[in-house]
Amino acid sequence: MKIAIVCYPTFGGSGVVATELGIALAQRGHEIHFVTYQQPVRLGLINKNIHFHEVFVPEYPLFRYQPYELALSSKIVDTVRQYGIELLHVHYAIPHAYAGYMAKKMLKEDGIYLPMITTLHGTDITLVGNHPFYKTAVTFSINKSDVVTSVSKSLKDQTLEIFDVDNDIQVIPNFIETTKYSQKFTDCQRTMMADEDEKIITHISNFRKVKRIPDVINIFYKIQKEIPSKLIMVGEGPEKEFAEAQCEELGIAEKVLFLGNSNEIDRILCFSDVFLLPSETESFGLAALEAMANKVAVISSNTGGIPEVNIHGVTGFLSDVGNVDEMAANAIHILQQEDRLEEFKQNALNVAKTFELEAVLPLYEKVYEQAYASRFKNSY
Ligand code: GMT
Repeated sequence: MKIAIVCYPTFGGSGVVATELGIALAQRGHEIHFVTYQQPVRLGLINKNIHFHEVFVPEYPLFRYQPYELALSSKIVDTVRQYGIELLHVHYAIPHAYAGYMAKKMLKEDGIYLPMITTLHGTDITLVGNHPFYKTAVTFSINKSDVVTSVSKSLKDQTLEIFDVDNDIQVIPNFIETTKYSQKFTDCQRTMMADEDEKIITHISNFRKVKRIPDVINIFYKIQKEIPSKLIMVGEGPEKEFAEAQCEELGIAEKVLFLGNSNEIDRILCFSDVFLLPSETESFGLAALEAMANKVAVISSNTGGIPEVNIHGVTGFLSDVGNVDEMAANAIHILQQEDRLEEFKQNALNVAKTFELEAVLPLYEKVYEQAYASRFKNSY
């Protein structure tokens, strides 16, 4: 099939899922067209089955806000006309589903029916989309999508609770390719990051408030008092500067490495022992799944979709949001004994394998067939 994928091209989870999905679909013979404002960070080489179309928004002094949705919907229409796209898959409702609907309407004028699948990822529902400024448009876009999917059961329930949705929502979990990780790095050099006797704790995120970065630092502060260890902080975002200052204040600056954004998270995770994800809310927690696929135990909050990924007492532990004492105690419990640590790590990998790409990809393909078939009933 010829499929256009609209996503954010940045390091966020929704962009990562959209990109990995597009790459996998292209490997299975589909023709994939990414439509977004810059080449997605996880997208390597473009090839005959993978195309990238840049959405460009020209600056004009009259505009206080640049009209991205307008440029995006025009680009979708042009791409559909030029390449004969059969299906549109938008990741993250705002403003992608809205722009997608406008593109559908414009194409209808030409007698072209473009089925649209909208995948909800989390903050488009729980934080941003929920705001009264956006809610009406988000509800409309969800209801006008031909198929709606959400990345966890928890996110589906929240969407139905918050919005007046009359569309069915299908749960298709995020996925991972565990073989990709196990084959890739044999040069796991822990010593580049920590001393021989030290454990390695990792956190990866976009350093937004929702990730509760001060909790990450406080949990590590308590861990390192009991267990010789290092904390690796991967990512960039508004809370990073404060976190660096917090480490200085607590006197642990030499034990915490801030690495910035990285395209080699598997290289970092392959020598990690415990991953920290104490988020306020998290629709799925892709970062935790990526850690688990690299045999890393997870200490997290028990919010949103995280319990669907991190299994309490098996792959790690879950605690109430903000309960840093318990999270630190659980991490110490795992790290204290080598055989216990190894058991949690192995369990993490085993559970990660239940989210294998191979099992999830056919679910998307089924949804595509369903959306494609909807052209006969035409849902404008
Ligand atoms: O976590 C973020 O702030 C980024 C955000 C995104 O949209 O890129 O992530 C959301 O989508 C991911 C992929 O489906 C999920 O794994 C994350 O849990 C979700 N984030 C939140 O719900 C806060």
